[in-house]
Parts: sequence; structure tokens; C-alpha cells
Amino acid sequence: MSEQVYPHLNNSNTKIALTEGDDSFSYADVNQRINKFATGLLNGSDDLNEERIAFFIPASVDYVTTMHGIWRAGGIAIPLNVASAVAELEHYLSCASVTRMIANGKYQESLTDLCAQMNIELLSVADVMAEEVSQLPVILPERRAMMLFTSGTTNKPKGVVSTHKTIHAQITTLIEAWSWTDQDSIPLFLPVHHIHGIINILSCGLWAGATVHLFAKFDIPKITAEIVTGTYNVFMAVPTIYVKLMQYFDTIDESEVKKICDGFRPMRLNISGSAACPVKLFNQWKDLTGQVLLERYGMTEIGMGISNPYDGERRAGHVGQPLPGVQAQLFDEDNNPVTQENVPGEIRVKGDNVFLEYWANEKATKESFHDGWFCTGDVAVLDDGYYRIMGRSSIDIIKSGGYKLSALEIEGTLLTHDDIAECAVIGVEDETWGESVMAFIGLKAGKSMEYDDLKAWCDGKMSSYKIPKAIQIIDALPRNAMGKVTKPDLKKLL
Ligand code: MLC
Ligand code: AMP
Repeated sequence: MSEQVYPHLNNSNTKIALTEGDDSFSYADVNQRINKFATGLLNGSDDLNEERIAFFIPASVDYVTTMHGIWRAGGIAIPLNVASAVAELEHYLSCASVTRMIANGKYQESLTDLCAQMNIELLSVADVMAEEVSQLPVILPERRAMMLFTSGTTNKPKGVVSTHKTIHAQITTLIEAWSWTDQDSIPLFLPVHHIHGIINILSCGLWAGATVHLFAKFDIPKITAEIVTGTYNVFMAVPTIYVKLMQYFDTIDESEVKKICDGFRPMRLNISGSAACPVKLFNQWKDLTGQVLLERYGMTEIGMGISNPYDGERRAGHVGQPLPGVQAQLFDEDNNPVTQENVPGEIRVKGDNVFLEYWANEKATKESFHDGWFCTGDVAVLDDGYYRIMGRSSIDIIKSGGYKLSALEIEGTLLTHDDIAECAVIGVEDETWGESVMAFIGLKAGKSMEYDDLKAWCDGKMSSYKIPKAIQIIDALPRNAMGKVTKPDLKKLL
């Protein structure tokens, strides 16, 4: 690898890098904006020296300018979920000791009080942008580049730190494996605070010299209208998106459905990931569009690890083989490698794609590695040469619509409700969301609770997608002899 991996951006000057609504921006435009933004951030200093700068911006040219501007000026970029509740933001900002926050318009207004309280300078993209470009620092691969917050088996999300080298490895393996070129054109409608949107779509597209079409949200009519006219040749989404597209097809004329499916048919690639793609969904999509979904497996801490082949058999219900440069191995509970097929083991991963650390959490970082392998907590088998995911070692992690949720985090918030004595949250199988959040609640004496009231109470205390989709009031939670709630017994109650 060359000394300086940066800037993670193609230099095909006149080509369109990004579209946002009716506007389009060439690589030269974007590059110039980034350099001016980086200069403004530096404000006369030589290097940001890993200053943590957060931003609260949906997918847009301003988002790209901010992310790359922070990278180019030597800072650590922290993209935040624009749907976060204030309590969640407070945790991210204090955990990362953020000093500056970038947000525009209504997003900026929503942060004014919080930033003032936390002594964080709140700026818009225009506030930062310099008139001219100054000398920018040399960024070496080992420098920290990005921090993404991820839920886990603790009640507060942890900051996953990747370096420029990590990002470089995560991008280049996908460029090679999925045959990205500058002829590609892809829509980005997934949230841009997670790697699926940031790395797999945006960064791979911008590295390859492709065109990335930005949407602030998953706007089905707008996106499908573009699919009909053949704007895109690559489509990447979580399984829930494919389910939602098919639900949408049930609401429109058959002739419209046909046009949309005919728009998918000639694409060179449709990918599903971030959660298990049910075999039924894989087959339905193939019947409708002729597309054989390429399913792959990844995680915030490792980028993408395992993928079905671009050329070759894409096997339903399986995630494929390790990507180029990624080492993967199954291990049993005694930390011995699992060498036999169809014997379950935890997926552990090694390679330049693996993150550096959990921010300011040496203990969690140490605990997540064993003998140099990152322990994913996902259990799989090797089945005739293809990995098949069997589940997770922790019942406290829920994957809903591609979002990873911590049962403990949701329980922690529910327990602050005056009427709740005890509660336990689990994920239950759901056709749309993969898993949906369900809360079992024990109330204080003499209290009652309706679902709608609890949902309204949760509003603003947690991101809306974390709010339980259903509750069950029970007299007492099942517990073992140690007093620990036995969540598998709750599943049996359903
Ligand atoms: C939205 N809602 C959800 C939800 N998303 N509920 C549960 N789980 C979810 N994922 C709820 C909202 O709270 C709201 O509830 C209602 O659905 C409508 O909200 P919306 O925002 O209009 O929904 P929609 O736009 O349809 O969102 C669905 C979605 C979104 C699938 C587009 O969830 C999404 O973008 N998911 C992808 C997340 C992602 O990128 N994960 C990758 C992580 S990286 P109400 O009650 O208020 O109406 C990773 C590594 C890897 O996993 O391998 O890639
Ligand atoms: P996140 O921490 O949000 O990056 O989510 C990563 C987790 O998503 C992994 O640890 C898996 O549990 C899950 N995941 C990602 N891709 C797949 C897949 N194709 N099949 C099953 N689970 C997946």
C-alpha cells in the first residue's frame, strides 16, 4: 500500500460523482468543496490531530463534503443518526468528547440547546467553508478516521473507531469482489451513519468513479421511478427494503409493477445484507425481477467479511466465502477452530478490514479479540463450502430492518417509566423487519398500561425504530436460580 491512502475519492474530474434531487456534482466540484471545507475546519492550524467532529446531516453533497473534509484536515469523522433522540445524542457526544458539530437548517436548530449545554461549537457547512484552499496535512494510513456508534451487549452504544487503512481495506476488497467500475450508478437511500450506506455504497461508489444518487430517505415512488427509466445498474439494500418494495407492489397497478421489475432486470447486481435474507424472499425477488440476490455478511467492526460470489453460484440462505484480504474462521466455545463442515462455531475475523478500537473503552476492545481474531458473536456453519449464519451468541442483540439494537439499552429506558417494575426485551420473528422488538413488562402494584401510551412515552427518549412494536404485561419475569431473567422462556410464552 502507498504511504498515503487518502483521499478515498476518485479523480475522474468531469464525471458526475453525486446527484441530489435535480442537482449533480462532478468529481472536480466535490473535490474542490472538500478542500475548501477542510481548509475552513483547519482555520489556520496545520492539522486537526484527530479532533472529534460530529455531523448531523442526511445523505447529501454536504454530508460528503463534511465527511471527507474532516478526513482531509486530519480529524475523526463522527456521522450521527439524524433520527436520534436527544438522550442518545448526549451519549454519543460525551463519549467521543466532540468539540465541533456540523448541521444545517432544521437539524442545526434541533441541536442548539444540546450543543450549548455541552459546550460544543455548532456550525453549518457554509459557516466552515473557506474561500480558498490552503495546504492540507499528509494523512498516514494508521491515523484514526471515523467513529460509528454501534449497539452491543452493553446498555450504551460503543464508538467503533476505524483508521484510514481500515477504510481503504474495506472499500478495496468490495471494489474487487463486486467488480465496481466508473460506469456504475447506484442509489443511496440507507442511513449514512452505518457502514452499509457509508462504505458499501457511498465510499465504494466514490472510489470507483461511479455516480451515487443521494436520497435523504427511502422514498419508494421516487426511487422506483428512476429504476423504471434505467438510472441505476447496481442496487444494495437490507432485506426489509426488498420486502417493502414487494408490499408497495401490492398497492399499485400490475402494469406499474411490471415496469419496475423490468427496470431491475438488466441491472448488473442486486445485493442484500445487514440481516439474514430469508430463502423465500430470495426466491420471490428472483421470480419478480430475474435478479439473483448476492447476499453478504458484515459488521460495523469489520466492514464486509463474507460474500457470495459475483461470478459463480449465489446460494440462498448462505453468505458465501471470506472476501479477498479477509481471514475468517469458526471457533468453538473452547476457542478451538471448527474444522468440520456443518458444526456451528463463532465467526472470528482477521485482516486490515478490522477496526482499531472501541473509543475510550480498552476493556471492551480487549474482550472482543482472542489471539488476534475479532470475535463477532455471530454463529455460523460451513455448509458445502459456503458459510450459513445460524444466529447470534447473545439474545440481547436484535436486528430490526437492518438496525442492530441492544435489548439492554431499550430495557434501561423503559425502566425509567414510573409504572414499570421490571421488563425484558427480546426480538421476535417478523416478516417485514426480520426481528421486531417486543417488551415483557411487570407493572408496579395497582398500575395498568396500554401499548399506545407506552409508545407515546417512548417518543423522544429513543430513536423511533427502537420503540417496542408490541408489549405483553406479565405478573413476573421468568428467572433462574441466580435471579437472571431467562429470555428463552419468554420466547416460549409467545
Ligand atoms: C423504521 N421503522 C422501524 C425501522 N425503520 N421499525 C423497526 N425497525 C426498523 N428498522 C419504523 C419507524 O419507527 C416508524 O414507526 C415507521 O417504521 C415508519 O418509519 P420510516 O422511517 O418511514 O420507515 P422506512 O423509511 O420504511 O424505514 C425502513 C428502512 C429503515 C428499512 C428503510 O429501517 C432502514 O433504512 N434500515 C436500514 C438500516 C441500516 O442501514 N442498517 C445497516 C447497519 S450496518 P412509527 O410507529 O413511528 O410509524 C450493518 C453491517 C452490514 O448492519 O452487514 O451491513
Ligand atoms: P452492525 O453491528 O449494525 O454492523 O450489524 C452487524 C450484524 O448484522 C452482524 O453481526 C450480523 O449479526 C448481522 N448481519 C449482517 N449481515 C448479515 C447476513 N447476511 N445474515 C445474517 N446476519 C447478518
